[in-house]
Amino acid sequence: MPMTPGTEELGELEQLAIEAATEAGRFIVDERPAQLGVAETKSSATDVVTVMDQQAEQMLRRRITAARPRDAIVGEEAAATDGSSGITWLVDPIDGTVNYLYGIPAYCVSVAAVTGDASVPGGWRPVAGAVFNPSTGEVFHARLGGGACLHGGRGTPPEGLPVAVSGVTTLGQALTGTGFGYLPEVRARQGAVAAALLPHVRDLRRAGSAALDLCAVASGHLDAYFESGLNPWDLAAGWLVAAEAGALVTGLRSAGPAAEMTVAAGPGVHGELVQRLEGLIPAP
Ligand code: LIP
Repeated sequence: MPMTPGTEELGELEQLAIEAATEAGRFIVDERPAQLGVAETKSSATDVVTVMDQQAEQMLRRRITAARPRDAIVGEEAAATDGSSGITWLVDPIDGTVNYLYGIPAYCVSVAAVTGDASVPGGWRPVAGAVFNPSTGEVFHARLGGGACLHGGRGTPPEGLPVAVSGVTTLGQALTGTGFGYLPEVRARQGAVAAALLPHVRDLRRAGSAALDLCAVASGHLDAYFESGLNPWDLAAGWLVAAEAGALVTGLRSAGPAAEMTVAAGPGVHGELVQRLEGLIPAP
């Protein structure tokens, strides 16, 4: 198991994640061009990238490299850079890119420091991270063993607030978030699972950003969340924030959270949700 940084270094990693995510988040709002277009598409015609995704990731990389030149960086929009420190940064410059493109205020910048091999599913874990929502000014952040905290946003005191998952204990009362991929055949399968689950939860919400959904579970604004197809940079920071807020964050069939499935919920409903999903999704 990779070495876990000491308490002081964990605090430094968390602070750098907060500063980098906040700087990039303010940039994508303040410098958004009047006529924002699609710079390119990736897995499908609806999987879009804007110049702001690209420029924000360059900003994140500059900030992190200046502070910690020996760390590796893996991001959504540019090639990975190697490191020698044992810390890899997983960065998503705009999580919720389609919302950003359409002007829907549900997107964020997600920055996480992880140990292990980020290219191997199940081979890494987040140790510090931050998710900044520029539409609300909220930054959710955490470090391993340090709890999860909210700074910024309406009504939040300057010293910040600890966040904790909801106490819901029955799935039928759980407001549950989910999301869908960009490939039609994948969306068809995901939609069938969501439809089958819908009668068994309070309701579903599809906000369009995995990192914000995971922070919503952390702060009780969602009781549960599940999604397949997440990339490590979508998942990393929100995973740690949710886990440090008391959520169980797993996959299915005793796996860890990964592209196959990520399930995050308080202990009162996590098991029931996993059981329902395992009944709807056959083992690979
Ligand atoms: C998004 C995820 C979201 C998913 C969207 C999209 P992106 O990431 O955060 O959970 O449902 O389809 O993949 O592409 O905006 O970085």
